[in-house]
Formats: sequence, C-alpha cells, structure tokens
Amino acid sequence: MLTKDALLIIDNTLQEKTIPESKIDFLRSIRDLLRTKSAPYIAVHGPCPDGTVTGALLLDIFPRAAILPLDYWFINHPQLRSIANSLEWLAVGDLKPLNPSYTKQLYVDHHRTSISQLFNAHEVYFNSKGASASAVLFDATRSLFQYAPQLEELVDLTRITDTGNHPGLPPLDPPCGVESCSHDELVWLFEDANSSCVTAFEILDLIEGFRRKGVSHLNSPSIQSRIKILRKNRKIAWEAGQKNVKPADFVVVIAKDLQFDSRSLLLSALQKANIGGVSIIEEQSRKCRLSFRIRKDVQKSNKEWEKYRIDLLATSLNGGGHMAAAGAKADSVELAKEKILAWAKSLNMSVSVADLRHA
Ligand SMILES: [Mn+2]
Repeated sequence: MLTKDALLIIDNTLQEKTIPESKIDFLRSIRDLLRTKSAPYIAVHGPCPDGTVTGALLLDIFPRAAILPLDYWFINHPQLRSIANSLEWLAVGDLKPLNPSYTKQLYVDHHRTSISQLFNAHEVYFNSKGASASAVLFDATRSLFQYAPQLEELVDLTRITDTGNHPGLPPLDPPCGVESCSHDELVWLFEDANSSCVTAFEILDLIEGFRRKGVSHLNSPSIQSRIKILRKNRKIAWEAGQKNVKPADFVVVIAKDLQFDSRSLLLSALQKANIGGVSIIEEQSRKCRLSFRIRKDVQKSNKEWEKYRIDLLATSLNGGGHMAAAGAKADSVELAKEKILAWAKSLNMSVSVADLRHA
C-alpha cells in the first residue's frame, strides 16, 4: 500500500465517524505523521510505556526510519487495519504481527496471544514470558548493538510498568521533577508521561526525547503539565469508584467514553474486588471497549489463579493480551455483561456491577 492510499482510508474513516470521539485527535495525528514523514516506517504500540521505549531502541537501530505509534483499536478497526496490514514495515515492536506477507527487518514482542502467529522478519525477538518487548529486545541485542546508555534505565522501568508491578497506587498529586523524586515516583512519572499522550506527535516526542536524554526528558514542561491534568482527572475517577463499586469477587464498572479516567476508575474498582474486575467503556456508537485485570495479590497468593485467565475471556470478545491484564471489544454493554456474568458464574465468582453512565 502506498502512503497516499493510507491517507485516503484515514480521511474516509474520519468522515464516516466510525471511531469514538476520544480517538479522533489521535487518528488525525497519524494522518499528519504519514503526510510529513516518509517510509521506511516502524510500528510500535502506543500510547504505551513499553511501546515508547521499544520505539526508542528501534530508532537507535534504524535512525532513518519514521515511527508510527499504533494502538489495538487501530489495527483491529475494519478499515484502518488494512493500513496496518499493508504498509511495508521496516520493524514492528510490542504489537501483534502486522502485514504477515511482507518480510520485515525486525520483529519484537512478548504478547502471549501472538505465540501461534507468523512474524515474518529477518530477526525475530519473541518471548511470551519477557517482562516487556523493550526488555526482550534489549536483553537479546545489547551485546551486539551499542545502545545509547541512557536507554537502559528506561528499559528497566518497562520491566515494572509492563508487568503491572507499579509501586503502590497511582498518585493523585501533581508531579515532581526527576531529580527530586524517589524511584517509585519515577515509575509513575514514566507511566503517566505515556498514558497522558493524546496524539502520535506526543508519543514521538517521548520516543525521541527518551533516546536523546533518557529519563530526564520527563522534566520537559509540556510533559509535566500533561501529567498534572491527568492526575487531577485520576482523582475524580478514583473517588467515583470508591463511592459506587460494591465489594465482590469480580467487579464490573461501566462508564461512558471520556466520562472518567477509565484506568483509574478500574483500579479504584479493583480495590473492592477479591479476584479481579473489568471496566466497560461505552462509546458513541453504543459499542464498548473492555479492560480486564486480575488483582496482583491474587497472582501472588493464589496458586490456582491461572484458572481466572482473562486473556482467554478477552480473546472470546475480539481482544487479547496477558493472563492478568487484557482488553476486548463488544457490540453493546449488555452483550459484554452477559458474557462476563456467564464466565464468572462458571468459575463460581460473585459479581458486582456499578453502572456510572448516568452518574
Ligand atoms: Mn508490552
């Protein structure tokens, strides 16, 4: 596929309004990126801390390539996925295999759901037990390739963030500077710098800044002010979860797209769960996206926790991911709820549902 064909598909998608409001700015930025940067292209998962650092490593290997951050809603969208599956990627990182008929230079991933797939690359770095894609790539190639030294600290941060081993709960207070913060605070600063990205250019700024300056790039005023807003919204969502979710083995929290910081809402809800939970976010089209989690302490203390593997449930809902953190989609909140309730029942779990759509 030529870049101009990709641009045409994006323009049509923007006109037909088949994506939720919250993704429009991102899609426009991908269009602008394709217009201003020429091939070869590298696809990485984004916004995502692991995707960003994988992008920084790949840019160190292929300095002349242009990075396109893509999220799963993009590569699974009925029209947009044809872009992901027909551009001739130089490399793909932290994403499921794209355009399997084209031979890439390098492919790196660690998603369990990619195990049986065709990677088709000269160099494949895949380890479904790897902490993160960037760790898989870095550990396998650091002796062969001289990465910029400031990248190692970032790779180590992804070993924490990509396995969901963040220290404590997400901070609700404004961010501090890199020099004055503890390591735990640094983990959250890194995480929040990524999750506060709305456009592909903000993600590219992280990738390029990380590559040049390492973690000190997190001191950039635009990143700091983004994080400040994110944490304010996080606090609102956190309080809504604490107030409305009732305790159960598995908690379901439902909200509208853009109504809350959905991640904070899910984490807040998980505080009331014995095992795990899901956020169901309804989009304008009445379709919804789901985000599943199994509590960290359950993964550590319950030897049989794998029977709750939510990646399998996610796969049955057009999604995928990891055993304890996965995402999916459904045509309506009711359909999603039905599937989740049946699944929970088959595992003898109690369920509570908090519907905040009209809260
Ligand atoms: Mn990853």
